[in-house]
Amino acid sequence: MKTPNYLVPGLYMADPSAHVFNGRLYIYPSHDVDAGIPENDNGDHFDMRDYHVYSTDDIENGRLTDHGVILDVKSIPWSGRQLWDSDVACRDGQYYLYFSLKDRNDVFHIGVAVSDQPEGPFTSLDSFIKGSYSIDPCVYQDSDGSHYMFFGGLWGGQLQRYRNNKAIECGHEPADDQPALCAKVVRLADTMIDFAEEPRDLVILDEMGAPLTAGDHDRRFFEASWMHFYKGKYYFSYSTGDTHRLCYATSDSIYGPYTYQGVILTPVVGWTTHHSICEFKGKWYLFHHDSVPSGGRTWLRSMKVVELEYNEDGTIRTIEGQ
Ligand code: FUB
Repeated sequence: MKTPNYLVPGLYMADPSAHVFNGRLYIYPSHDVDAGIPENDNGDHFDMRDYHVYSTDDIENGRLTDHGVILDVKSIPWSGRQLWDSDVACRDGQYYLYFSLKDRNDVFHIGVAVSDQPEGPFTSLDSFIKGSYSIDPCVYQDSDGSHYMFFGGLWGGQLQRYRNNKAIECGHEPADDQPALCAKVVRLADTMIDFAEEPRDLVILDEMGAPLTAGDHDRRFFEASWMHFYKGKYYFSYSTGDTHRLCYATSDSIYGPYTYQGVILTPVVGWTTHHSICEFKGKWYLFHHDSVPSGGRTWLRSMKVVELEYNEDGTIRTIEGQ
């Protein structure tokens, strides 16, 4: 599979999170709906009200089953608006859907919904994860069975409104020569519905061992955290937002620090870029989205898949966006 393929032509699905559960590949995307509002940095043009899940045992030929709506914003007790990126994890036969959603004060938090099967439907808990903020949860199960959440997103994702896990009066980014704001990493409690600790900064260092700076828009973290493990190393991948790249950094430790490695995907059509990386039947795949089918309208994105390849030294071969 060398050419990027659209996975569900005619439907606008974005931010795909792919996992293998019980030998089958499941893809959890966001569902783009046009709000009829002009595009702005708060994402008001995204009117995202529900999630579907797709599954397949034949990704090479893109044969997907649509399991329909698995969670609707109307069924979430604390909901305001905008169901942004989500992810799913499994523990002891229960499936946990972690989702980004604004509360009634238009503040993003991370919620949890539960099901006893990966295709849902999922039932939301009464409130969001205590101490959660911002967007784009990704949950990774480490080799000892512990689960870790990675999260955060700048601008419309509100990460600039926090320092040391506390809201600040006036959201802002650091000066260009200061360390960039970081994605967050936190171990989940065994309940899977609480943080076990305070979220920590996931620091990304440059080749000289210095933290990436806020002015380094080509490399600094913006949103779309993803974690995978390959040949003894943790690979943290993410979007650079305004410069529109999918980049990655590696570490020997899940908490980091991570060292910047390079670009996985060059800019695609549309304004956001977002992805997941998953191994299935012996091959690695990059799931992502672009806005080609909607004529470049960034809030109507279409989900794609392309094979991801490594070099001998473990670096990822850059894929050209289209
Ligand atoms: O889909 C809404 C938001 O756009 C996601 O949460 C971000 O990562 C960006 O893809």
